[in-house]
Parts: sequence; C-alpha cells; structure tokens
Amino acid sequence: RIKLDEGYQKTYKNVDELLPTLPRSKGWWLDQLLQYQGFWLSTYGIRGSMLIDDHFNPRPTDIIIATSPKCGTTWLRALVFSIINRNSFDFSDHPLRKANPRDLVHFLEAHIRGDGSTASIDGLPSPRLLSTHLPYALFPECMTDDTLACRFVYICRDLKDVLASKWHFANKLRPKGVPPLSLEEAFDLFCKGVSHYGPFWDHVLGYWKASLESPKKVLCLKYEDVKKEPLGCVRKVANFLGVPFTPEEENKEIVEEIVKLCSFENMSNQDVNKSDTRSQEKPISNSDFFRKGEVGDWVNHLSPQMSEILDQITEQKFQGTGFSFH
Ligand code: PAP
Repeated sequence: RIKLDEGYQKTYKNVDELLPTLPRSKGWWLDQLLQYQGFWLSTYGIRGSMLIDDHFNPRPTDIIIATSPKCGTTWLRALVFSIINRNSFDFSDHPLRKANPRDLVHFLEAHIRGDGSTASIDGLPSPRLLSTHLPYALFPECMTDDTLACRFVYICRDLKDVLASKWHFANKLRPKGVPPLSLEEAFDLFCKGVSHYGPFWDHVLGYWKASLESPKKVLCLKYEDVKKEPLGCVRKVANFLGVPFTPEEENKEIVEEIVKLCSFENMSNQDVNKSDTRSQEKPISNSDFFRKGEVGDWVNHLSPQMSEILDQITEQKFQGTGFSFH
C-alpha cells in the first residue's frame, strides 16, 4: 500500500481497532464472518463499509446495483450495464460477449484495491455503475437520504433457491483438502442469519422498506419476476433510471435484444464464462457464477422439513411488512 493521507490512516486505524472486538462465527468457506451493526460480514466487507462511510463521494448519477449474494448479481449487472450503454455498443459485438459482468461493473466495497483509497472509483466517468452486497442500513446518510444522491437497483430471490445456490458455490470455493460443507451445516448457518451480508431476511427488508419510502431512489426487483416477465422488468429498470426506451428503440426490439443478451442461456455459453480459470490467487472463476439459473431448484436439495423451518422463520420475519417472495 502506498502512503495514504491522514484521513485514510484514521479509517484503517479504526478498522484495525474494531475488528478484534466483533463477534465471530465460522464462515462458509475458509473465511470467518464478523457481526457488524447487526450483519454478518467478512473483514473485507467491514473495511469497505467503513471506507465508504468516511471517503466515498456519491454523485446524483450513480447507479448502485445492490444484491444479497446469489440473488442474481451477475444477471442484474449485465442487464443494467446493457440498458445504460445501449447506444454505445453493437449487440453482436457487445462487451458482455467478451467479459463477465464482474469485469465491467465495479464492486464498490472492493474498491480498496491498489492504493487502498477510493481514487479508482473517484476517477470513473458518470454515470458510474457500481455493485454492492452491503445492506442498505450500512450506507451513510449522504447516500440514503431522500435526495437523489444516487439510485439503488436491488434484486432479491426466494431464499430457498438462494440457500441451494450458495451451498453449491461454497463447496466450489472450499480449497482442495478441506471437507465439503454439508447441506445441514449450511442450513443451520443460514437459519441463524450467519451468511455473507446476512441475516438474509434483514437484507431484503432493508431495501424493500427503502423502496416503499423512496420509490424514486430504490427499485426492488424479484428474480422470479424477471424470469417471468423479463421485457417488462427491463422497461421498468430503464424508466426508473430515467432512460426509458423510445418508440424507435421499441420498434427495433432493443428490449428483446437486451433480454436475449443477458439470458442465462446466452451468458453461460459465452467462452469467457465457460472456462474454469481458478487458481490459487483467483479462487473463483467466471463459470462458478453460472449453475442452473432456474426458479425452484431448491426442491432438488432441501428436505421438506428444512423447507418448513425456512417458511416459519420467513413468516415471522416478514409478518406485517407486506413483503413476500411470491
Ligand atoms: P454473486 O451474488 O455471488 O455475484 P449471483 O450472480 O447472484 O452471485 O448468483 C449466481 C446465481 O445466479 C446462480 O444461481 P443458481 O445457483 O441457482 O443456478 C446462477 O446460475 C444465476 N445466474 C447467473 N447468471 C444468470 C442469468 N443471466 N440469468 C439468470 N440467472 C443467472
């Protein structure tokens, strides 16, 4: 790390002092999760959140793609990227045919690469497209107050499919020689709220409530709805972002092009997303983000008892909120 100014040094000092004081739990791969302001985060997420608090300057044009892991991050990144940049690229030779969305959309809490400052994000041209897993409650007021400091597009997904997807992903990430995480263990951790950026329910409710209070600032989508009505959802996102499709674009079937380009079938068949590029330094490969891309695959994994327990927790957590997955 190069020498950072005093402001950053203070933040890093605060992070270093805070981390040893936080409750810890076993993680899903080799990491540990720490409880920070009611959420279970890796040290990397906590550091990111504190750096954002102290040093991130939001712009009114910022678009924040927010997700709980495994809810459709890859898909939403692709959709928003192609909506925003629809006039810049030809669909037959689109960047999404050559790169994974992770390489096209910056991950906000990971901007602490390189020199450890927000410089790389500060240098991006507007509109900045940024992705995050952080819960809404962890963003500073300058981003969440009802002025248009920035906008959030959130996607959530039926938690049973999230659990099944996350369990598969965790086992891909566990280093060779480490025994696999059993489904029972994953289930226990998930129910206790101990999953990355969890409790899952609180993550969803945070964004859901914000979308009701500030509908111009936060848009909440459901994975299942996007599957069922992709065209309508893409139009909704474009309207929300203030870039509705024009009649000419509708005539040229641009919405259809975007949906096709970002579909699981298309994306998972791109060479860039097919190859296994895992290495010691880069333990995740693009192909790990494409498994089945279906609604309801949990029935092939979770037992009826597990399903029932999850239903009970969900009912309790969502009671009176008006939110449901179906
Ligand atoms: P992340 O939050 O860790 O970045 P994310 O992309 O949300 O991961 O999760 C991957 C899931 O989205 C996988 O779900 P599955 O395990 O149930 O199959 C993956 O298959 C699915 N997915 C990836 N790309 C798409 C897409 N274009 N359309 C629909 N689903 C997708």
